[in-house]
Amino acid sequence: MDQFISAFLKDSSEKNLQKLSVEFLPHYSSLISKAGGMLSPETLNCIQKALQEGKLTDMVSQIQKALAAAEDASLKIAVIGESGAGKSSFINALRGLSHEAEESAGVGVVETTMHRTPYQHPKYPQVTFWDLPGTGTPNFLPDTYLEKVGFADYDFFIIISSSRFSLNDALLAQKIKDVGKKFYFVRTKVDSDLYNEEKTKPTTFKKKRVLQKIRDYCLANLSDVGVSEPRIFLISNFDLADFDFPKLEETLLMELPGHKRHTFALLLPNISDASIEIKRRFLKEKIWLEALKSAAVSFIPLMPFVSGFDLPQQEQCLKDYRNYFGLDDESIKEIAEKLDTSVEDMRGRLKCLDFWSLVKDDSMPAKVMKGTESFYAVMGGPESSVIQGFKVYILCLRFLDTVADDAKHLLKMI
Ligand SMILES: Nc1nc2c(ncn2[C@@H]2O[C@H](COP(=O)(O)OP(=O)(O)O)[C@@H](O)[C@H]2O)c(=O)[nH]1
Ligand SMILES: [Mg+2]
Repeated sequence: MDQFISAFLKDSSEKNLQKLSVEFLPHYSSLISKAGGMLSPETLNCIQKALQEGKLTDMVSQIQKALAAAEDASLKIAVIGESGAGKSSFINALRGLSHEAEESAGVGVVETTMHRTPYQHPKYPQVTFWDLPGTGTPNFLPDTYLEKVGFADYDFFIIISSSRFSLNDALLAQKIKDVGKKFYFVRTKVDSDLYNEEKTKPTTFKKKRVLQKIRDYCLANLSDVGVSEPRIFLISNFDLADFDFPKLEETLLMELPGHKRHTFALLLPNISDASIEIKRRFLKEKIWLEALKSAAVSFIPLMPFVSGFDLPQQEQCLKDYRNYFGLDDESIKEIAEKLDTSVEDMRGRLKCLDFWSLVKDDSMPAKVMKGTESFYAVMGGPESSVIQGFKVYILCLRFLDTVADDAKHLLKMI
């Protein structure tokens, strides 16, 4: 049971709330990943102030607002670059689609138009990638390009190149900066640079040195065309776990506004333990905020307390987590095929596929009691809304941890 919430439930006196207002920020920081959480600094301040002044209704409304904002947050990501740079491949990789998938962006298609194309994320319809071609065509005009593609729509811009960045890229970057948006340079195909170098210089080849050379070259090239201190990420669309892609993910997360981070974190591909962990932290933060809200609500007279979490809802909750981590039924089938094994065999290896053993855990009542014992005495028996609320909290956490651990286990297997 979470210490902060237990301490909160134990004693809702003004004095204790003031003490908790001091502990709130450090505790929150310990829950979230170093890329940040979903509460903005303003919201954090408001919650802290509400605790300090004992205004629990304010605290509940702040948490509710933040949760709703994260739920509704849409994300529009612009991907700019010349034909052949790897835009479509990058977009497919982030949508978790193979190039052969029906909904994937056509790869290797020579672009002749300036038309932008939206690609929705298959799992998260609120996320759209926009393929913005045309920067390499003769009729490209940096002055009017951003207006034409509706720059205000996008959350950030990824400027992609597979060789050197062009003057057009630099002009665009400057314009994007002028309109107050963020941009990131991504140099694709470093896998093939490495391959070529190794083939041509097998005796002197050093991976690290080649990568450094590409980085220095991009930096010099961009500073030549007038971009000072650009941030460049070297990636391979064929192998996101390698090179700078994890760093790109973390940077994007960190620089997005809090309420959008949650959406972005969910779409991170399971490429490493670190990315699985980031996702787990965001989902855990959400569970924690829901629980803190419930705890506060229980102290507010006449505030309706909704803690319904019946069996179908529990099943849905586990399903949602499995979906977030790519362990839904369809993915499991695909993974089993890839590993040349059966779905039955996967059932033996992954705990999250057995809903019943997760809900029928005997340690559950003891855990609920432990977290709420002082409250229990005052507020009544096991049917009290608070106790029910804490069952939800513990069960959600158990589902989440099981699914995240399974995702890590699977990553090792693959
Ligand atoms: N080796 C390698 N090839 C890539 C990479 N990204 C894209 N490609 C290939 O480069 C070609 C052009 O890619 P595409 O995504 O269609 O580029 P777009 O024209 O910018 O959309 C295709 O043959 C891709 O398979 C990469 O990171 N590494
Ligand atoms: Mg394309």
